[in-house]
Amino acid sequence: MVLDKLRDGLQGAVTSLRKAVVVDKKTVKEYTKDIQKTLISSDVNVELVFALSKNIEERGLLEKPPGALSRGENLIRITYDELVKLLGAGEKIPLNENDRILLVGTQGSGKTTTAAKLARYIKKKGLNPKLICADTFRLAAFDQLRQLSEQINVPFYGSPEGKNSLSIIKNGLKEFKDEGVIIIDSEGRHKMNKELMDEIGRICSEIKPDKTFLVLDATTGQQAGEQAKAFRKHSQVDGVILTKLDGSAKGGGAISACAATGAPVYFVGVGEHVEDFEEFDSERFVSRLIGFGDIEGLLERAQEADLDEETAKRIMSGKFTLNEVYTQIEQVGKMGSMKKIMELMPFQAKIPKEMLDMQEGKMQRWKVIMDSMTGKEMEDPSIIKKDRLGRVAEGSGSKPEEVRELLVYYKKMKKMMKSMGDERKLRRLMKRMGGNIGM
Ligand SMILES: Nc1nc2c(ncn2[C@@H]2O[C@H](COP(=O)(O)OP(=O)(O)OP(=O)(O)O)[C@@H](O)[C@H]2O)c(=O)[nH]1
Ligand SMILES: [Mg+2]
Repeated sequence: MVLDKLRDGLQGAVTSLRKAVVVDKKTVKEYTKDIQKTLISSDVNVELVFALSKNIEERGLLEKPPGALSRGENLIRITYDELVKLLGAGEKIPLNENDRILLVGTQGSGKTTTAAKLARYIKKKGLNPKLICADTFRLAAFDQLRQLSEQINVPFYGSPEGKNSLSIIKNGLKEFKDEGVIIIDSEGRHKMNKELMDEIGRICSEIKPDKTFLVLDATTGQQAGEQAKAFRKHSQVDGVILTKLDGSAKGGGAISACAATGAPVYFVGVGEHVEDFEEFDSERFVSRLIGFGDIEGLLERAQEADLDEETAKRIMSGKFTLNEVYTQIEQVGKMGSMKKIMELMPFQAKIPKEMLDMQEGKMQRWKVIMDSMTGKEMEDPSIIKKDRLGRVAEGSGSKPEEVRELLVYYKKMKKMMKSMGDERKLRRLMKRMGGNIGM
């Protein structure tokens, strides 16, 4: 999952703050200490962390909480503000139909995977992406990108025997008649050396890409900032795509370091698969990290799966019957794993692990069980006592324990949804206060 530790740390700090009966100087100090610890363990530069915590502390103690906000709530609002600042303003980059996009970066940073992810993303936006493999350095590069392009059904050009990346790119552009969004995957070298820089420089001056994205590995933490600096010295870098954010304990460090060098992070890679790719929006991201959820993200996933917003919203709705569980199970299949969806929901830390790890097979069994229930039972499962339970089990060809297990799951889910309803009150309050948080 994305930045587990950072998220758990921040949510932990926010939760203890919200539990505090009085928010005095001491509480504020403890709270900022918690935030500091979390950020530093995520490899955020120490100076940046101190500047941020100082701001939170000062603003938290001096500012009069706006409107009906309590001091603690205001502190959370300030934290959100400051974290968004730390991770960069998060502008969007417009991608156009005839863009030439060049991906650069050191070896193994994720360029080839990202080329395919970006192509898939662009295709979903209704544009017409095409891929060129300009890596003559690594033998398998051609096959790797060709296979990915087939997987996402995007035109591909490359030359397994070619020795000169520049002429491969030129031939590719000719082949594609220079139409569509052309994404060029370049080669990486073990280190960022002069040869690589010269090569990139040559490609840039001849091909004149409209956008050059630097692909950086988030597991390098703060180091990513240094790389961004170095690349920018030698070539034009329009923005950064940060990969491997899923497995990185240092992602916070990587993002903040890029922001500090003025290289905006536009996209993030959050897994090995082509769909594990997101636009980076610091507001939404921070909202997710501190536990306000990412409703937009949830709706996007729903859209990708061709679901209407209503259904997606119902997954989170306060009214929660077995009908919702049923739809939920159906949706989960289409929208991706429960884990990925839950990641977008508020205060997911509260969700019992067994729910996140629930297996597809079991879910399908439960669907069959629910098919044997009456409408009334679906609406109000509490009426399913001994006799009904036996009937449902028999009707669905399952064991009574399985039916019971489903009912226990339902109860837990309902309880959780209810507690999220409480979180929603806070978010609504914050929204009224001008914070752009969550829903
Ligand atoms: N977990 C995770 N793995 C990723 C991500 N992006 C890339 N990878 C993996 O990182 C490894 C290197 O990715 P590539 O796309 O081949 O990297 P590259 O920059 O093209 O490498 P070279 O062409 O050798 O320079 C592969 O095993 C990918 O599956 C990501 O966002 N998350
Ligand atoms: Mg590659």
